[in-house]
Amino acid sequence: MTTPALLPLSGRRIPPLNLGTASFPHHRATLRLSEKFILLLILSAFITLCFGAFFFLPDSSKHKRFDLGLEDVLIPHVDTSKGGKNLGGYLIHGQGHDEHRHREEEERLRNKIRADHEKALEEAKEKLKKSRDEIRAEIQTEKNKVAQEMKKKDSKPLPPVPVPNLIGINSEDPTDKDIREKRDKIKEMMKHAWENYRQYGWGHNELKPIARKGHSTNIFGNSQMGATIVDALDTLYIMGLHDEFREGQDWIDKNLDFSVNSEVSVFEVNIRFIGGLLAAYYLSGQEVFKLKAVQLAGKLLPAFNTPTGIPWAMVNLKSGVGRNWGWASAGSSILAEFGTLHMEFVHLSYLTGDPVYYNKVMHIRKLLQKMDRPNGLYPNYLNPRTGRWGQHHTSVGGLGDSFYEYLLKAWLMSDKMDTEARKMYDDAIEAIEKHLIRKSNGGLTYIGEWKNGHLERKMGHLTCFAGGMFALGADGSRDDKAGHYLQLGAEIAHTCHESYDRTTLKLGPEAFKFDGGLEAVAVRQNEKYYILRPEVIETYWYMWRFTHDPKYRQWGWEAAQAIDKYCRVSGGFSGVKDVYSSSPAYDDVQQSFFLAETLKYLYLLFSNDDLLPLDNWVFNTEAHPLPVLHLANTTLSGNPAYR
Ligand code: DMJ
Repeated sequence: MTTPALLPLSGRRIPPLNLGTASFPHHRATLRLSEKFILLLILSAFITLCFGAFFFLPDSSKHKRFDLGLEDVLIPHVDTSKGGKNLGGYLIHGQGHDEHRHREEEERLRNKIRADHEKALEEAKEKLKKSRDEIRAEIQTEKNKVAQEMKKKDSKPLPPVPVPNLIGINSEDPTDKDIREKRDKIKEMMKHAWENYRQYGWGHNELKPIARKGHSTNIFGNSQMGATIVDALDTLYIMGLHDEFREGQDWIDKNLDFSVNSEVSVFEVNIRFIGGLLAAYYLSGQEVFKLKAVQLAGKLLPAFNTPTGIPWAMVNLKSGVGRNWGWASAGSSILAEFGTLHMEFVHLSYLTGDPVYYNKVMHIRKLLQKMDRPNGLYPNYLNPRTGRWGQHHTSVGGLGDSFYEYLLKAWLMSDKMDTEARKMYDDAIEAIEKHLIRKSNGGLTYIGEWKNGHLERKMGHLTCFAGGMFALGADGSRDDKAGHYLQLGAEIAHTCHESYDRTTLKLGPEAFKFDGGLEAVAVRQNEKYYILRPEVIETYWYMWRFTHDPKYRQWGWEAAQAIDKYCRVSGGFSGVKDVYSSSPAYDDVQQSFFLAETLKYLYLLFSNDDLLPLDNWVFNTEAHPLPVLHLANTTLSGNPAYR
C-alpha cells in the first residue's frame, strides 16, 4: 500500500519562521515575545500533524488497527496457508471482500487529518493578523491566569487559633488641650511623610524627598517591595488614618510579591516586613497581612541552611541562596541580626500552627547558651560555618543591640513564662554593666563598646534605645533591682538628651564620645549626621510610661520641633548631614523607620497609657506592636493549632 505524501505536504505548507518574521519585518529585534508565541503556535500545528501521521498513516501495524474499525476481524495467528497475510502476528480475514470500502475509509481519514491541519493553520494565521499589542494582551491574560492560580494556592486559609487578648487598640483623646495639640502635630507630620511618599515614591522602598523619587538601599537588594508602606501601616492605624491604611492594604494585596530575584537582609526584612505585617494583622484583623507575612517567612527559611543553623545575613528570595556581609569579621553572621528574629518567629508558629519557625530561633538560642562568652559578654560576630565567635567586639549599639532587647521581650511576650530568656537577659546585662557602662567626669552615664579587651568610650545613637530597655526590664529583675534599672534607664535617657542638647540643631549625632574632655559630642565628621532615627525618643516614651515625669514629654517635644524645623522639606522629611551646622546639607532619604518608629513613639508619648498598654503588647525592634501570647507560651503547648 502506498502512503500519501503527508509529510512533504506539511513541510511545504508550514514555513514557520518565514511566516512569523514576514508579518513583522521591521520589528525583529523588539518582537521576541510575539515571535516565540507564533513559533509555539506553528510548532503545535506541526506536532498535531505528526501526531496524526503517527496514528493514521498506513505503516503496516497502525493500518491493521484501523481495519478493526472496518469490521475486519483480527485473530492472533501465524498460519498463512488460508490466503490471509501474516501481519505482525495478526491474520486479516476478508481482505478481498472489502478492499474498496477500506480505501474509502482511508481516504476519509486522510481528509480529516488535512482538515484538522488546515484548521490549525488558519488559527495560526488569525493570530498573525493580530497586532503586537493584542498578542501581548493575550500573553498577559495567560500570565495573569497562572499568577491567580498560584495566588490561590498560596492563600490557603491558615488554621484558626485563639485570638490573643487585643486590648488598647483604640483610646480616647488626651483630655489636656496642649497634649492633644502636640499629638495632632505629630499626626500632621505623619500625613506629610506619607502623602509625599505616596506621590513620589509609591511602591519603592523609601523616598528621596528632595529629588522626589523612590529610594532603596542594599538591605532590600534590588527589590521594590514598598518597605515604607509595610513599615508605616500600624502607625497609620493607631493614628486613625484609616483611608491611608486602606491604600496601603490595597497595594499590599495587589502588589506585594516576594518571588523576586533579590538578595535581602534577613534581619531587616524580618523586623520591618514580617513585624509590620503581623502588627497590621493583629490591629486590623485583615487576613491578607497574615498571609503575606507567612509567605515571606517561607522565603527567609533557606537562610538557616548553614552548617550550624545560624542564618546567613542575606538571602536571595527567589533562589534561597544565602551569604554574609563581606565586611563582617571572617564571614561571620551578626549577633543583632540572627538574634533579632525570636518575637516574629514565635508569632509565625503561633499563627500557622507550624513549629518550623519556633524551632529555628530556639536552635539559635540553644547554640548560644552552650558557647563560652569572654567576660560573660556576647561578641557581635559568630561564624555560621564553624560555630565560633569572630572578633571579640561587644556592643549594645549597632551589631549587638536588639539581641539583648529580644531576650527581654521574649520573656515579656510569653506572658513571663519564658524564664530561660529572662535569665539570659539578666546574665548579659550584668556583664554589660560590669564591663561597658561607665560614668563620665561630668557625671553622664554612658555605654561604651568592648573591643578586644578595651573599652571604647563612645556611644552610638542606636545605643540610646537601651534606656528604655532597662526601664522595661526593671520589673522582674534579679535580686529585685527594679529601682536600680529604672534609675539606669533614666541616666541613659539623660545622657542621650544631652547628646541632642549639645548640638546646634537639637538633634542627636550618630555617635558621640566621652574622651579627652569631650562629653556626649561627635568628633569625627562622619559621625555628625542624624538620619531620623528613633532610639532617643523611644527611650523617652518608655521612661514616660514608667515614671510619668513630664520632662520626657518635654524632651520628646523638643525633638519633634527640631525634626519639623530642620528635616522637613516640601517633599517629605530628610536626614541631615551635620547636626552641629546651622545650615546642614540634607541626605535626601526619608527612612521607612521614621514612619514606623520615630513618629509612632512621638504619637504614643502624647497619648494616654491605655493606647497599646505594655502589659498586653510588646514592641518589636522596629516599633511594631505584637500581643502577649497568653495561651501559647514558648513551648506552644497551649496552642490548639500546633502540629
Ligand atoms: C531600626 O530599623 C530598628 O530600630 C533597628 O533595630 C535598628 N535601627 C533602626 C533605626 O535606627
